[in-house]
Amino acid sequence: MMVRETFQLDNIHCPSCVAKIEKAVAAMRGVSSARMAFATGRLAVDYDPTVIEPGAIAATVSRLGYPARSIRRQELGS
Ligand SMILES: [Cu+2]
Repeated sequence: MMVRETFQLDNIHCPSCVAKIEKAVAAMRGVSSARMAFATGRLAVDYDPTVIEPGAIAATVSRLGYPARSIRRQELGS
């Protein structure tokens, strides 16, 4: 079972922020995709909850300089 979790990020000012965040999150073990919408500052991450916790994703993004909080979580079919 995979989870898609949406995070609201602060401090996004340009498309290179988006690329940096997507790359860093996609590289995390247990994450299968990371897609970010520049216009809304929202990051959607698909991950395996048995491998990684959402707090670790938020912490990674926050360390890059973009405070992140989870705003939605949905379970995806297998
Ligand atoms: Cu930027």
